[in-house]
Amino acid sequence: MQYEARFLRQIHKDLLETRLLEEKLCDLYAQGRVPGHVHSGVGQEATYVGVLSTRQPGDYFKLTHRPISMPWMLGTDLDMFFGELLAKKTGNSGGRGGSLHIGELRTGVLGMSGTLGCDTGVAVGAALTIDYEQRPNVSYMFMGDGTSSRGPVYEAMNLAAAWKLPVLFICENNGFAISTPASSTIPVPNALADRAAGYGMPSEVADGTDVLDVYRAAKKMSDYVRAGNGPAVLECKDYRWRGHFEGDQCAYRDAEVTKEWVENHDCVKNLEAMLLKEGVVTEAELAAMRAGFDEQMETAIAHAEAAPAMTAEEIFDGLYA
Ligand SMILES: Cc1ncc(C[n+]2csc(CCOP(=O)(O)OP(=O)(O)O)c2C)c(N)n1
Ligand SMILES: [Mg+2]
Repeated sequence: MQYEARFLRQIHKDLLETRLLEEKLCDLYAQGRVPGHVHSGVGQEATYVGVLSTRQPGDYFKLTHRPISMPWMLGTDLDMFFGELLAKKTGNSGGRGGSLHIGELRTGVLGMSGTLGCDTGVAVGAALTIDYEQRPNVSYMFMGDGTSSRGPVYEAMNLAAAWKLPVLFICENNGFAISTPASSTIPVPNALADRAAGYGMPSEVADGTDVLDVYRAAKKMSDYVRAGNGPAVLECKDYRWRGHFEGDQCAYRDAEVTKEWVENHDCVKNLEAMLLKEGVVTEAELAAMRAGFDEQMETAIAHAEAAPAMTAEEIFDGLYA
């Protein structure tokens, strides 16, 4: 076995908890308990968990709309997380933003822009801060395959390369932008990795359904960036298991293909099978982890549901200094 048991247990815990959070959000949404949208990242957790397992204190993170539960792994409190999702005052922006606007400087989570791609410049700006302060940190910029074709992404990548800034650009290529297959709008097989050379950036492509393969590639690229060599690109291939949003019937794609991905490329199931085989965990430990985290989530949800909601008078508070 290439990795120590302690590392494997940690990466599995992060992967499993991300999966359980994503599933919980779908359940809550189906029960009509979430105001606003949920873009489920069930099935796509390995890309994020694998990459973020390379993080160091002081790094910055630009996450995406999918999976939305990543701030938990990065240190956001569950009460605050569910408070924001359920539009309560206990959320990080008092419930104004919902799932798309979990941001918390304390944990390095810089939030995201609903206008996809525009926040690439924010990630580059964060990298400029790191560079100015001469810190050994990385600004992690996540985006989807659809987002990777936007103009602001390339302007920001160009500047990051020209100024040799410490950004790791990560494309989570799940094959779709809403209903548009990547193959119909992206002229190269690897949406971002194949374009990296245009900016003189090195790149890696990983199996986004295998958390250890993602970690391997992310470690290589983040070490390169952290050492002061300038930006790099990582592309992780996976598949969007669910609709673009909860309720999307996915009439535009072949259900058999989706079924194949779900059955054979489940990042949690596959990692757990390996860990059981290697004797790193037992079935009883896995069951206890699931039950324990479910209890933790239910407690946080109960707190959020009992918390006060924003009033109409308060809605503009904090907008102007
Ligand atoms: C500039 C911009 N154009 C369109 C949208 C609407 N929109 C929201 S999500 C999405 C799809 C994005 O696809 P991708 O980047 O592949 O991410 P995925 O949803 O697959 O995770 C689109 C087009 C948007 N939010 N911003
Ligand atoms: Mg996509």
